Amino acid sequence: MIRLFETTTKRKTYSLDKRWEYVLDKENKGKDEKWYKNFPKNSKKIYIPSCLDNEFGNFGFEGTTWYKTEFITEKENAFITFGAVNNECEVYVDGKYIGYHYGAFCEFSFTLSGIGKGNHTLVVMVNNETNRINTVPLTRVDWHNYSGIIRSVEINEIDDIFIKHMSISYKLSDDFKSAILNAKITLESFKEIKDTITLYLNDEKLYCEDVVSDGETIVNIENIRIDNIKLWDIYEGNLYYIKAELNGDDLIDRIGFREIKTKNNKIYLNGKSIKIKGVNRHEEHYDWGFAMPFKLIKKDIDIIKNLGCNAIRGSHYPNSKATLDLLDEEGIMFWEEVPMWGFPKEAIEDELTQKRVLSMHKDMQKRDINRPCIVIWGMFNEIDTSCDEAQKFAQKVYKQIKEGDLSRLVSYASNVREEKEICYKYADIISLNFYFGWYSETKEYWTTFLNNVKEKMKSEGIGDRPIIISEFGAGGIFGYDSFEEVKWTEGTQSDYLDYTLKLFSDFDGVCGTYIWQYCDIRTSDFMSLNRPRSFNNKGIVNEHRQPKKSYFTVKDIYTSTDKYGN
Ligand code: ADA
Repeated sequence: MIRLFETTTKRKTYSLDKRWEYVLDKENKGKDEKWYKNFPKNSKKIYIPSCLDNEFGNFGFEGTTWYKTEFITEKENAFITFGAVNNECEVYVDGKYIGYHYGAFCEFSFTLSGIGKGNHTLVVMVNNETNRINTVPLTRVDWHNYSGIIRSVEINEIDDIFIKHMSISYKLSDDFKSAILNAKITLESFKEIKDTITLYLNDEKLYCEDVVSDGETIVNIENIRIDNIKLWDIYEGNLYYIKAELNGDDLIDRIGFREIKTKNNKIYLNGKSIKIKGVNRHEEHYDWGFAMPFKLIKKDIDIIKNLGCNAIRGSHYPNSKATLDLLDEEGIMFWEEVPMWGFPKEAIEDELTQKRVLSMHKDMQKRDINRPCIVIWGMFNEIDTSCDEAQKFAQKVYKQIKEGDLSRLVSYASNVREEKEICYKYADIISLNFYFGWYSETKEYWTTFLNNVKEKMKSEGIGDRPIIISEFGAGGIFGYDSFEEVKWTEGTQSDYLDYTLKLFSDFDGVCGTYIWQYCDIRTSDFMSLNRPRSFNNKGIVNEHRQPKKSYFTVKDIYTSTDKYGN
């Protein structure tokens, strides 16, 4: 995995990022013919991680693909982690079924107990089919849903006991100078084992205890006081290494101390009132799909920082760990969400949809629980939040997220008109996705709309919550301009963002903006009818990351305030 720090010093890890074999299973016969044991001879080669669509001849393929590679281990047990497989997969090792995972963009792992030392074969059956009822995402989204083993695969050799997960929480003192820290460490062992667990913050030993584990064991370490804290803040990525250690294993992560809260229509970071200056970013490039190389990710973050942003919304799915590692280091806030995009009532109420979305939220939270950059968990994007089913579901998602983490804010991007919207109360921040002046009404309508939303919030007894404009924008084709104010020109796009950004920055109760969008992205075949070049062209840079006129317009506005947006 591309990480910006070592996550273990004791465990031997092997990257499976290399050339694998693959075969498309167009007739769906792989299972009957047991391809997990007898991999077809007519396979092709593909570098993993990557998106299948970016190999000649495979663009837009929907169906099942089988992948195969080999690995060697020197211990009896191993642990395999997949950074993300889109959308679902079955995993086989040495011809034996290991497990199933559903959830594009989400990380998952399997313990491979007793596989034995030596050579092993790994086969992964991947399916990326979507429908209009219970896949996440559904068909007809506004991006190209590249398939494949899109992120790194890694094997960890493990002993009879190992550290499976570490979750850190803390409460800062009122003066933000100290914190009370709690750690929840999950161990897994293959028999009853006595060991000693030690917890370090940077090099300081915080705690040490003898433990006995049999199977999965949770060790709760509570109430450790940390003094002289250097806060994580905007552009100040002050991070601490936290290490859990056993005699033969260790697991390292990074944390940052910060507090995010809302009060009286405002958002506070470490007690200071802030305004979000953000962009929506798809982690996508037409030649790499979702499997973007680190250099390109870094370039995106540099361009966004140069724009004056203090925040990014990861529209519409969990981003790679490399991106989030960078944001942790750069001190840039992140909104993370799962790809529940545009679900109508029939899809929201479907049991399988709900199960899948809730489990993707769990995966996302588990992977990123320790990251300071994440300040908002996004429940979903533009689902039909006017129906009772959505209200019930919003309540469930909100509850699950809060049960796992009370330290971050929860929101969702709403696209339902204020008179019909019934889910605001399940959001700590009211986030609005609208395109007045592009798809409907005129840009001036924003004022009426925002006043209506505020009235509605007041009538629901949630008038003290902050509002964010989570999406707004206009299309602009790179290099195309005109003396007239017409759609798709760089000039019209730039004027639109100039008008709206200035309006929002002065609007009482509005605490931030995420421009739609950072860069032009490939869209789905369905959406292409209204999208020149089959791209969503609302990027303020194009797909090659070249700036449009609007990039400089936004930069002028975003850099006219301090880093907190004040
Ligand atoms: C929606 C959606 C985005 C994009 C945007 C647009 O708000 O959330 O993914 O499709 O509209 O460009 O219309």
